[in-house]
Parts: sequence; structure tokens; C-alpha cells
Amino acid sequence: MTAPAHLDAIAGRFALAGPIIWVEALPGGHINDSYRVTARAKDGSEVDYLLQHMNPRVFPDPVRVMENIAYVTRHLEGHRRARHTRRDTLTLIPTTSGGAWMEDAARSCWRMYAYHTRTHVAAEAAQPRDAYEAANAFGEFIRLLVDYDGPPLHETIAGFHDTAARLRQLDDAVEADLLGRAQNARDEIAEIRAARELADVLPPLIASGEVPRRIAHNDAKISNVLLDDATGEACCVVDLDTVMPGSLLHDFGDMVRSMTSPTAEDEVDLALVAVRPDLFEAVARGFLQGAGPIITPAERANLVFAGRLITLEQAARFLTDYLEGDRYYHDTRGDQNLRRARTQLCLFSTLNARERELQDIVDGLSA
Ligand code: GN1
Ligand code: MG
Repeated sequence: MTAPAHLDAIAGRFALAGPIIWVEALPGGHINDSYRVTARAKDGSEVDYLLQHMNPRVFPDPVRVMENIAYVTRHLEGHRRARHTRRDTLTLIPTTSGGAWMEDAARSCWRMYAYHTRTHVAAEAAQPRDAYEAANAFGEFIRLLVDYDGPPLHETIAGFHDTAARLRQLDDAVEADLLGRAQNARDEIAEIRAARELADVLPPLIASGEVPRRIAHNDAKISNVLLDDATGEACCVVDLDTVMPGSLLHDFGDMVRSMTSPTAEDEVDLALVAVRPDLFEAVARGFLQGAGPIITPAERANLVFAGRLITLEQAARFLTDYLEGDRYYHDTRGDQNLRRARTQLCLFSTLNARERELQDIVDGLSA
């Protein structure tokens, strides 16, 4: 994919190693647009960067998002320098005037990161090793942020993992039924509503502190970890747009959602959706080892539940967006958000059916 010419001008506003050779659009991501920018350094070598346009509908206050990212990456970089981790963190490339991001004429926000060459992302975990690595990286990410001592982070999207609020948003979308799509999704709406009480489990545990509020990634899916092409190791946690105070359980839940089935989240063939116990074991082991001793008994006791909760929540979010006309998530087919919701619901019912077995796996792992 080749990108429009105005991107050269935007990329040129950042302090790159030299003149831009080309800009190429990158596929993937439901929300932001991403491009690879290649510049020619003084020694003649090519240097790659990742340019991203932040979606203004999803991030109406990009400054607060960028401040969170700048604070968190600075903290993680300190741990990397002190050799507390072998993993990298995202590195923001400043603009030529020293800013951490830039606004275009339409006042929307662009940022540039160093590009991690020789890495890839996975849409689903092909093997337990990928799941272990990605989950371990997310667990370590949360652990390394426990001693975060920078400026308080902003809550950039209010109620991001407030499942009850997400379910109310679905109710509102069904009620409004702007495009007359609710009739296509009657079963899915009923299925989600029938599981409503799941939303009431975590709030009291969070209020009591048994499940501590911690800085979390909040979008801990497998495709938000870079895997090394040669070794398969998880080398960097990416997409820090939602890094903010939250719960470790929401991150773990997203890992279960995105790593235990062999399918991508918009798989059309629901017969392929499955919960693979070996993959779940790899996710739980990787995460527990990465997070280490920070995890509380109540967090540990709710790991399996979190997988069910986040899968349900994500089904509600996709379905809400379908009913509202695909305004939030990119949709290339017209019914992709309905399909995504169906895939999540299929996974949700499989997780419910195998809950006991998954709990036994967690119980069998050392603390
Ligand atoms: C979005 O940025 P991206 O595409 O990785 C979404 C997540 C969802 C995810 C589902 C800011 O993530 O919360 O879980 O899609 N991010 C935001 O794939 O809403
Ligand atoms: Mg994102």
C-alpha cells in the first residue's frame, strides 16, 4: 500500500535521521492509521519509523493520551537501562521543534515512534510459545509499572473497562436502533443480556482494594506485542493508547480472549473457535511469571472469570458499534462488527463451559 503525498509533509515535521525515502501504509489496527516511514541516514543506511495518526473520534483529547505514553515509556526505559528487563519499550521520536507529537491543520494528532525491524505481530497465537511470550511481556509490563513515580496518569477514556456501562451502551444502541440492524442481532443481544450479572463481580473487589487499581495496558491482545522474527521472543509491548489506571484482571482477560482460540477475532467460521487448554496454560504461566509476586489472592482467584468477562464486554462493544453504524471500529465489510461480536460470543460460551478445567490449570501453576 502506498500512502498519500501529504504524509511526506507530516513525516517531515519529525526529527528523522535524514531525508525521507518513502512512506508506506501499514495494514491492521481497528482504530488508528499507521505508516512506515523510511529515511536515509547520513551514513547512507535506511532508518525506519512508525508514523501514526490518532483517531480523533476515539481520542478526543490526544494530549492526555500522549502525556500518558510519554510518562510510561520514560519509566519503562529507566527499567530497561537498569537491566531490569531485556525487553524494549516504545520510543517517541520528537518533532523538529522538540514536541512529543504534532497537530495537523485539522487539529488531529500525529506521532512518530522508532520502528522495530525484524519483528512481527500475530493476530492469533499459533502455538503455546507465542502465547507464553506475549502474556509474559504483559505481566512484566504491569510489574515494571508498580513503582511508577511520575505524574499521575490521566483516565483518557472514561469507564473504559466498566462492563456495566458497556452493557448500558448496548441497551441504548438497541433502543435507538438507528439503522434497523437490531433484528439481525436478536440472539446475540439476548445472549449478552442474559450474562449481565457478570458485570457486578469485580467492582466491589476493586472498591475494597482486594483487586488493586494499577497501571494497566487495557488493550492486552496478542497483536499488541512485537515478536522477534528470529527467536520468537516478545520484545516490546506496543499500542499504549489506553495505558492508565485499571485492573490487571482486564489485561489478563484480554489475553484469554485473544490468545486461547486458534482464530482471529473476526473469524467467520465459528466451528473453528475454540479454547485450547495448552494455550490457556501458556497464557496463565507466562503472565504469572511475568507479573511475579505483585499479584494478590483475589486477582489470582479471578483470572478465569476475567477471561469470560472481557470476552463478553468485547462482544457488547462490537455489537454496539454494529448497531450504531460502525463508527468506532474500522469495518471493511459492512457486517464485520456483527461477525466479531458473534466470534466473541462463541468464545464466551466455550469459556463458560470449560471454566472448571481452566480453573484447575490456574490452580496447578505455582504461585
Ligand atoms: C481496539 O487499538 P486496537 O485496534 O488494538 C480497542 C480495544 C479492543 C480492540 C479489539 C482504544 O484496539 O479496546 O479490545 O480494538 N481500543 C480502543 O480488537 O478502544
Ligand atoms: Mg489501540
